[in-house]
Amino acid sequence: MKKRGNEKPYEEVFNGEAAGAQEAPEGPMNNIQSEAVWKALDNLRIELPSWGFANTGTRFGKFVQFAAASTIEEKFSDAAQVHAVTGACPTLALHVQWDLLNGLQDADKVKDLAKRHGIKPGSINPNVFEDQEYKYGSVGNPDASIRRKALNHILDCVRIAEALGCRDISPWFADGSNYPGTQSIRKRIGYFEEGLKEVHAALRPGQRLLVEYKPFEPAFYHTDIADWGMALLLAKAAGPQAYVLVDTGHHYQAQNIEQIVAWLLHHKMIGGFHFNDRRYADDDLTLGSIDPYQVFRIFHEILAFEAENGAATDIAFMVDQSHNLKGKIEAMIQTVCTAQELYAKAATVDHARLRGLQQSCSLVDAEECLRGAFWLDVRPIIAEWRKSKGLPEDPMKVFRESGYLERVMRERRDRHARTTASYA
Ligand code: RM4
Ligand code: MN
Ligand code: MN
Repeated sequence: MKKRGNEKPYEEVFNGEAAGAQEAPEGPMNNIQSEAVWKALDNLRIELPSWGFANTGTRFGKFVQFAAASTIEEKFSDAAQVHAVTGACPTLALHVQWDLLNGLQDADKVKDLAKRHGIKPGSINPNVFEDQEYKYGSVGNPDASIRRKALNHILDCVRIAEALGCRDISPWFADGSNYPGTQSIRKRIGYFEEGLKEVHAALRPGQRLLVEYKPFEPAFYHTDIADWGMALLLAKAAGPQAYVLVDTGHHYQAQNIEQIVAWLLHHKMIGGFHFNDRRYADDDLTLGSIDPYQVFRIFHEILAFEAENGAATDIAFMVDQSHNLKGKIEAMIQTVCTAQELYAKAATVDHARLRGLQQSCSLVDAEECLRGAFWLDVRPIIAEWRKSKGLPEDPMKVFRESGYLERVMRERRDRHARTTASYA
């Protein structure tokens, strides 16, 4: 049989592994691992999306939850519940058109709410995908006046972010086309480069522009920013304060997301995540519900990068989920706890040992080194960490016992009944 380039006889590899392998850590978790988990949990902050607390649905309809938030006050209040029981979610992402109905004029109101609920406004998300004008695109629209309208809105968002002391402006573009030949793909690249440069020029020092990509939906033939390569090139064209945003649900089925993350880390171009899970496309399911190993592998790439460079990364971890079946606050708590579990597992990887095993191409041991961390039960130590911070050991239980859900359900149902009655 012909040998491939790097192939070694089985025995040599096997003996090499046996000889080169270091002892795997004893017991369920050693001290180094416990410390790593502790540090990781101390550092992990997850931003919640305001829209995740509101009634949302599918393109076939909405199943209304009476407890869902419909005002910005209610969204802050709901987010504060998640933060109260997890201690990990001090910021709330805002969607300007849904949350700041009067734009910049609402900034003081938002500041007030932030103070009252102990939650800061987080990333500012422009909305250039709902108005009728955007039927054929926003920043990529062939009509210059529509491009102007979209850019003006994003520039307003930069000002809103400044007024609120927010760092990140995160536009997502629904731009694209449904049929071949109907739009000039290249012309639209130019419009995006021009537009994002203009937005970048308006950024204040320290602010960041996060460029999100998505392969399809609502456009089904071409999407203007369809993947990380396009987002990366556009961010580079925009300027040094622009980075790529990875929404975990915005990939094709078999795509290796952690490899994309590794590339973006290598080029110092990853600005943030939108976390969710999916089975098919942009399903927006709770994080890790379908494939927790995927999320673990992403966290591992980040923590391995940090371990190698001896420095923390600066990545905004955000949730982008909307739940139409699960209770919204519960789904957020579940997501945050899952993120903590998977991040903690990734923190237990013995990076030095793994590097050695990778170097010697000890495939089985290297894989087991990673996989072993995934299978560690980190829940007891997370409970200890919570206790030490004065947080509930079981966030979901404490939220359920708080009576908050029943209270807001009553209050919001009454209001809902009043508003529907007034239309009758
Ligand atoms: C998109 C994308 C954006 C989010 C909108 C509502 O699919 O993920 O991040 O703002 O949905
Ligand atoms: Mn997203
Ligand atoms: Mn999405």
